[in-house]
Amino acid sequence: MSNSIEELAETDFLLVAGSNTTEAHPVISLRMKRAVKNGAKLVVVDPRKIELTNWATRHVQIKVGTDIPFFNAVANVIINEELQDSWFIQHRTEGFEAFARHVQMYTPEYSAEICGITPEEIVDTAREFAAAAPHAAICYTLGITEHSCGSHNVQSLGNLGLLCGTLGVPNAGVNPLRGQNNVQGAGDAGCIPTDLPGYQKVERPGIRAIFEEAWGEPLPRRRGITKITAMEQMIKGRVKAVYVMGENTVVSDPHANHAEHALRSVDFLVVQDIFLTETAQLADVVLPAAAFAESDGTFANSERRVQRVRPAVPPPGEARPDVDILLEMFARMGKPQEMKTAKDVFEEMRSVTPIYGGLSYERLDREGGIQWPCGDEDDPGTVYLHGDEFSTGFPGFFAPVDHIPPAEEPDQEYPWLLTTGRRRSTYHTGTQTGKATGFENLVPHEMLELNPMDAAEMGLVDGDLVDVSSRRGKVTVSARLTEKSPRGLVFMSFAFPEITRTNDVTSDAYDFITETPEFKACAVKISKSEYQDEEVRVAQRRIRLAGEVKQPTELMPVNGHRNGSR
Ligand SMILES: Nc1nc2c(c(=O)[nH]1)N[C@H]1C(S)=C(S)[C@@H](COP(=O)(O)OP(=O)(O)OC[C@H]3O[C@@H](n4cnc5c(=O)[nH]c(N)nc54)[C@H](O)[C@@H]3O)O[C@H]1N2
Ligand SMILES: Nc1nc2c(c(=O)[nH]1)N[C@H]1C(S)=C(S)[C@@H](COP(=O)(O)OP(=O)(O)OC[C@H]3O[C@@H](n4cnc5c(=O)[nH]c(N)nc54)[C@H](O)[C@@H]3O)O[C@H]1N2
Ligand SMILES: [Mo]
Repeated sequence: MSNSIEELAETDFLLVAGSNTTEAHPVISLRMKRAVKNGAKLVVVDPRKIELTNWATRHVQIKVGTDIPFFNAVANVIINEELQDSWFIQHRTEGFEAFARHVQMYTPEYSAEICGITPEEIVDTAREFAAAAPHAAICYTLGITEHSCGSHNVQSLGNLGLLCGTLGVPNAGVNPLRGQNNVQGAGDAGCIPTDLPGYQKVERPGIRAIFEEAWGEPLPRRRGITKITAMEQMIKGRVKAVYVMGENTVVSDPHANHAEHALRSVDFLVVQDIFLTETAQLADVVLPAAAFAESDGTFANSERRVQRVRPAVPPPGEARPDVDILLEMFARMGKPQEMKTAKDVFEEMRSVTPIYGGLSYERLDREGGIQWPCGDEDDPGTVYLHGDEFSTGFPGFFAPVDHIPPAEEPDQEYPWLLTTGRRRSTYHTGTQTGKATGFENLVPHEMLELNPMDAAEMGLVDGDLVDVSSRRGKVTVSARLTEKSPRGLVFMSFAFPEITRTNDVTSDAYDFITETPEFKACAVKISKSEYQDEEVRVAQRRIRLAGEVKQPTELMPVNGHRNGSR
């Protein structure tokens, strides 16, 4: 996030796009609700009638994959009504003239047609955003990023920030809400193909030398490959060994058949996890890891706040903290390290990572949590980024981006659009929430959420088992009739892989810059399943409660390809 979570409560205008905040970020959603109570306007841009729309001044119910025309048209209105921040544009940005020309074609009328909304919704949103600026905050999550045009979606939001000067000021910003507890920390530590720790570009002159000196050996001159590319290379035999750490890839990757095929293609697969997941079951070696409450170290959260974690309980059995396993791996592979603890690793990292420079364990212990960039021990940390200049060191660049529809759109054969995501009471592939009792009372199994009118047309009632098929695969799931889904759009999560491995059907398209998969749109067909047996439902519950993984073929012949061992 460019700004901080607390600041959201103080803003005058909140634009929330593609984020089911109350379910996926419940704590952050409390700040949004407080902002509304304080009088802020809240505009929710989302194809589904999510819970947050109950607090919204306006729910802009665009069609899936039409964010760029919407935000371009908002920019069009701001520019044509001269509501932009000219000082900010002149002093802090580049490319305004070209951008202003570019968005001329995205009139409210033109975009409204593409988005399936009214021109007034665009005009009103534009006027309100500009009126509140600079104290207007944009928050976005996967509804924006998990598209084949995801990077351009993000740029279309960034353009609004530049246009109205909502960057580098409090209670504002362009704020991606991060996903897992430490996904921010993983990025900070260099788990990105293009970056060394602290977002220092592998290919930028002078950067590699710093790390070569610290690590005492030459480093590759080129960036690494993304996971999407790696999966392709596994199938082609160019990647022969894979080490998966804390990911249930065969359930969470798009086009799961393909992902599973890739992992089955390698000569040697290691999985380091806290449970024997579907992915771990394919592995040659499984390394049992300790969980967060059994480990020492730091996590960095969505607002760049680095916090200490400490073991509350000892790890069970042979499980060991991830850091211990990795340090042991160094030693066994002939590179023993002087570092012994998470703190030692952190000390090395901050010695070569300017944004972490002032974050000592002593300070983190004393002060609780500190937000990077934090250059030295006297630096209090940074509540919001881009104060006097952008943290990149360059001006903000307006990006003229165009509408790109999802790679796969409904047609006669596959007439429905499926979008996938989360529910509050399940977590991802269910490895964790699936084992905790109680959750099954809230969401006992996967459900295909669809509009009641669509269901009526197909002759479906609530609870019917349906087959959902795409060009890549088929799953069976029970139908859930709900007004949350607009007509033509259906929704599933991916937390119940024993019966419904949702990613068997998702798209294999991905963003051409970041290679983020298009989880948010694929075309499917729906038919009543030949299995309407109550037995299946009972079995679904039993498996969840037992927390064990069974071959689905033992229950019903849906995902037959999951059979067999390596
Ligand atoms: N309980 C729970 N919480 C979680 C997680 C979990 O599994 N369970 N996972 C965590 C992780 S890793 C992440 S990344 C976050 C994700 O957090 P979110 O991104 O909020 O979660 P999703 O359910 O994927 O929601 C995406 C939203 O985008 C909307 N959407 C779909 N297509 C479009 C589109 O084309 N345009 C727009 N504007 N919106 C669209 C959907 O209707 C949905 O409301 O959640 C985190 N929090
Ligand atoms: N269809 C569809 N698919 C999606 C998405 C979507 O919206 N739709 N969203 C995507 C997104 S944003 C995400 S983030 C991914 C999530 O995908 P995954 O990360 O694969 O999902 P999880 O089930 O959270 O798996 C995390 C694994 O880490 C293990 N684990 C937990 N703690 C530790 C630990 O401390 N150490 C180790 N070594 N292991 C640990 C857990 O047991 C679990 O097996 O899913 C992606 N897939
Ligand atoms: Mo995520």
